[in-house]
Amino acid sequence: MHKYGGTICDMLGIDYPLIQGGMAWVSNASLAAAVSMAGGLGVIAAGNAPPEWVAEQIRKVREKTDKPFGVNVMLLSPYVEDVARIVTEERVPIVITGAGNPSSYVRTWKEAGCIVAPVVASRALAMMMQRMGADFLIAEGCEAGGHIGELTTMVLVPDIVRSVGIPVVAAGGIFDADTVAAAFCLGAKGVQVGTRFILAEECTAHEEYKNRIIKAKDIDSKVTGRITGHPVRVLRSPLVRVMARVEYEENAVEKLEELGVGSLQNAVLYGDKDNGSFMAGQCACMLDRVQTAAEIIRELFDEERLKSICNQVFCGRLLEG
Ligand code: TUI
Repeated sequence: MHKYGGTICDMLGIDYPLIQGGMAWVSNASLAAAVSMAGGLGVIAAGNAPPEWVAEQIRKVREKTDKPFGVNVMLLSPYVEDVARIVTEERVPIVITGAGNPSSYVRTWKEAGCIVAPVVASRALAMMMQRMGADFLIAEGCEAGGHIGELTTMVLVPDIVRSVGIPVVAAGGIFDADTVAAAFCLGAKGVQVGTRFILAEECTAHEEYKNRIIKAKDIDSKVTGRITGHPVRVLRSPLVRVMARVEYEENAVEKLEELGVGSLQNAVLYGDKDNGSFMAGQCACMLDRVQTAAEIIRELFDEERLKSICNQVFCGRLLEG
């Protein structure tokens, strides 16, 4: 059993137990530096980007701040080997992995002195990662945007908390002080927030992407590509309609993969209405404005609000009922 007794803040050297989601193309040096400077953990998402781009973002964050930051290594990337090597060479303080099993890299990163935190979507991978020496886990439920697993945050987080001894950070559906409080009620020691940070002023994603999130209704959140084995949560769009139809055609997997290539980049960089894949979590329907990263963090961890929620939950709503 892992003996770590402190908080996620002590472990990572940050002020709030908050990790900014590693969103491909969205989470660049501008967003990561802003979140780190505001007291959370800013994260650069390697996504499918080439290693040179990742190295440049690391350099840019270090130019802007001395605060700790992370790199999210997307394990399905064609450049994953090179990105993994850059992260080691640069001795990135915190390495987060997503969309797969990072077993073959964990030891190297630990030996380089990195803190390693895999995103997990199942108990089996969580237990394996604890055994491999992961420092903490990020349990991401399927309310999250982008590539998702099967289980909801409400079930996944308490299940992982009970299955391992290392700290667990909750992800998927967390966007305000109420949902932060809920995550802590489930046994999480911190939260990862993605979608809400797309609406940060410091986030360079295209205006169309931000507007899509602001305008999103509850039923605009869709999951594409279930048959490919890599389901992805996105906002409704013309591309999503095409993808839903293709799922029932012959050679669906190949066709879907072809449609998917470059579609996220089209959305984030160019705001392409027709060919863009606007990945976002289910909470998009409750987000309505652009704020600075510091304002977002202040709201998420509004002490008065968190205290009042705890009072209501434990002394009011429950006992009265
Ligand atoms: O990785 C994410 N979210 C992402 S990655 C991404 S880029 C992409 N685009 C198109 C297709 C695929 C990826 C966009 N959003 N979140 C973390 C996450 N990891 N969610 C689910 C998982 C996961 C799933 C299965 C982690 C491990 C896993 O285990 C596989 C195994 O081999 O055990």
